[in-house]
Amino acid sequence: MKQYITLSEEVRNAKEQGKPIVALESTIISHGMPYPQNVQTAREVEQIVRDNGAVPATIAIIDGKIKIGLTDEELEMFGKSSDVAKASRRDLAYLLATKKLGATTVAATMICAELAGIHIFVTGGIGGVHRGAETTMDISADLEELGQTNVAVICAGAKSILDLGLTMEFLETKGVPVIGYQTDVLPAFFTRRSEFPLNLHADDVETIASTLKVKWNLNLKGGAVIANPIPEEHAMDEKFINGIIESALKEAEERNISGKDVTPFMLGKVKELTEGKSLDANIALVKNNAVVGAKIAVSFNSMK
Ligand code: PSU
Ligand code: MN
Repeated sequence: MKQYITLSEEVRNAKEQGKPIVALESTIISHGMPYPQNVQTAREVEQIVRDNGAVPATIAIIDGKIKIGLTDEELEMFGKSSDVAKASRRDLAYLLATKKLGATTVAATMICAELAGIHIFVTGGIGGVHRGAETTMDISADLEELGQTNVAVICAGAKSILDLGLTMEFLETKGVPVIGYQTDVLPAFFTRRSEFPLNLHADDVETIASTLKVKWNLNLKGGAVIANPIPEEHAMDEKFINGIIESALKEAEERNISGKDVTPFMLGKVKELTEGKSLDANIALVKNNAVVGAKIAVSFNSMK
């Protein structure tokens, strides 16, 4: 298996020295944000992870290898190129075998992180059960992955482009802990609150780290969602953003957008309709997740 994995020097050193490492995904760069904000955010997020005591490992598929830790040039390439596949679990083997470029989703990043022995992963939002899934069957592979791969995902909840209620039900069925970090309700990405209460709550990162430790010590397979609300000052007005999401959803339906294209289309459309405000919020919440995720990684690492 080693033949498919390459660690950057920074990540290799971190592993040798037993330092805490935080995985980061690349779909958010290639398909989640426009250039150049995507590359700039990716760099800043990496630096935030370092500033909080952990080592960042942005993950992508390049030239037949799973790369754990990207160079600056590689980050730039993933931000700029239109020739990067959105890589989820189903795509990994093909992209490696054909030596194509792949930007890893939450699901694929979890798989690659676990292969590299990394258990803490920071992103913006996870995929989920899409609205209308009862007819489209559009359920993100991220959810199945959370049910089986031992990586915790720090995110700002899930977007209300999804059916948050069904997403929570799916996660419950799969036995995935959803832990609210300083919140008792599921955050809805652009906003701090949704109508969905959480059963698990942590006021500090140590509670999260020790919960993960116990879970995996008990061999309770699968990941966890650490739900960290967007900072108040960057949160969007609920009515405003939900109105925009409704019109974007309508347009997606009219244009028959389906499969892996739905999430990128919705992100782009919402950005357009909010005149970039959603992108600002997106960037702010990812950075906030990087702070919390790095601290969780540090705490988790100290418990070994
Ligand atoms: N949500 C975001 N930004 C993103 C994604 C989700 O706010 O960039 C990306 C993540 O990589 C996630 C993927 O894993 O979209 C989910 O896509 P799908 O719904 O096709 O499974
Ligand atoms: Mn989908």
